[in-house]
Amino acid sequence: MKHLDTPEDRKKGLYLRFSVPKLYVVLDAALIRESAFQIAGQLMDAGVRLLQYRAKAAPARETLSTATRLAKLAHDREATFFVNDRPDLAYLAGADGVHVGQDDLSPDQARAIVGPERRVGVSTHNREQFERAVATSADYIAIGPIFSTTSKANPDPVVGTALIRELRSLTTKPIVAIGGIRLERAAEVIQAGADSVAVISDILCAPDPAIQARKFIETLEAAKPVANL
Ligand code: TZP
Ligand code: MG
Repeated sequence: MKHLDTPEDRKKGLYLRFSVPKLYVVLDAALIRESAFQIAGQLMDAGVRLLQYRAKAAPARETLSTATRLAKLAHDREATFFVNDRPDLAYLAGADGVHVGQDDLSPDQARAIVGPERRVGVSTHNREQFERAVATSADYIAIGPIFSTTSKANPDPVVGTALIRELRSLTTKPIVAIGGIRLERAAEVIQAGADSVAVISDILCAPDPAIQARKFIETLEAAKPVANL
């Protein structure tokens, strides 16, 4: 991924806003039916520009090996690639960024590992966590679960699109909505003020993930935030 802001800019405190694609596909190892590389290639061919690798049960070396290959695949197509949970593996894999949750290293701790040039995203599940994330060096803030999900173990309570509307004005950082977002309800998430929609099951478990991703991209591109909701 080409960054418009250099590490020197970042050291001077000049952070350029991460321009997050409207569709963010999370490749969850538990739901990949065949090969992560094959599905990543098909999704990028369908127009997906932002991918994350999430492997909750895999040993670190295996995650690193898969993430390293996925990062190369993504960079060959000028797509952006994140690793879930582990800033050390994101750095070693040559990924563009890391996504951390509330039980992982904090965004600023992750930043200390991945450096000023790579991106850091953080998951939040309520207003207090969101306000804390705003004050960090995180490049984007995820909110969820927006709807009910079965892809996450012990998910936090569903927050609905209402939480996006409530928090939108607190930051200019991009907001990524996650959790139970199916194609039919993707537009309302953008209308509520999210910049991007992160999806696992409605794409990975679709009969044809590439066709489903294409439908998401078309739907999200057509959706516009609704003012003064
Ligand atoms: N964080 C909050 S909900 C969730 C994560 C990782 C799972 C999202 O998966 P799905 O299948 O799109 O609901
Ligand atoms: Mg995590």
